[in-house]
Amino acid sequence: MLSSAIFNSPHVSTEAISQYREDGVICLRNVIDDHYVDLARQSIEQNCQQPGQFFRDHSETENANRYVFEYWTWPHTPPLSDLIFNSPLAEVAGTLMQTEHVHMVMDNWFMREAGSCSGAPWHHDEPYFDFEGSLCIVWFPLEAAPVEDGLTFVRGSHRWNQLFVAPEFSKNVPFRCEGERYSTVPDIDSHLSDYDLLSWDVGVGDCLVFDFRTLHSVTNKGAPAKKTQRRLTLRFGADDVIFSPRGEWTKEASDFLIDLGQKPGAAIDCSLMPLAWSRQRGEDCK
Ligand SMILES: O=C(O)CCC(=O)C(=O)O
Repeated sequence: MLSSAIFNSPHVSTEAISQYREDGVICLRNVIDDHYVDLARQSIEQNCQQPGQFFRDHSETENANRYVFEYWTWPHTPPLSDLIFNSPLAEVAGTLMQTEHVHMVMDNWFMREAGSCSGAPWHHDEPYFDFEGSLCIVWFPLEAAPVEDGLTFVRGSHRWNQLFVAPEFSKNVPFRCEGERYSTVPDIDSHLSDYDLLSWDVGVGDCLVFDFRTLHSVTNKGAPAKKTQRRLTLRFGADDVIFSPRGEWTKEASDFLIDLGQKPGAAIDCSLMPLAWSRQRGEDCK
């Protein structure tokens, strides 16, 4: 039972908060109106024409159809900046995490071209990023994503208190995560019935919101995508987030933040990760 001190918001009911806490993922319907979906489309188009420093191609080399993504594009992509700071998504994240403030930690779009057999393997987001604390990810498709084109989650895996090695997206080769904290991601695909799995038909305007510790993968990875699929993820951080560089495998990103003035071991305080929503002000922040 959630206490009466819980706050909710227009798109997030008390039941949704409870489900998010329990399952580590929730599907919210009709949260993103056409205007913001259009801004997301414009952003990806713009980034594809002028890929930046954090553009990555994770296609298998033998496959001509690409699986590509790029992150931290919002500072040079005005439509995305508009979406992040003016849409209801930061408030959705803040309400689900029950935090007073929400920082925009990272935007990240993905495009899986028709015919591509590449797709995100089972992973949780935590070991890829230099943060401790509460982070949630808002994921939404720019083309309707029926279950097979979407993501599948292991219900409640954010509460396992385990940290898994970050698999490399193209070949499912583990990054060299150092230290005993990291264990191998279980072979979920070979033991599907052992897991409580969650997936949804996600329409345009709907979003999935998940804890950065919840295990998930692209549902039909390995099978060719029937049509090109674009999706945007926004990673939002709560008040308790601390920047904590993980090791060699995240060094490019952590050095980038340190060069921008972010202090290791400190709360988020960096122009690349600004406040996106504040409960007290009851308004989006820029
Ligand atoms: O949508 C995708 O292709 C992968 C998304 C994902 O796994 C993530 O954001 O962590």
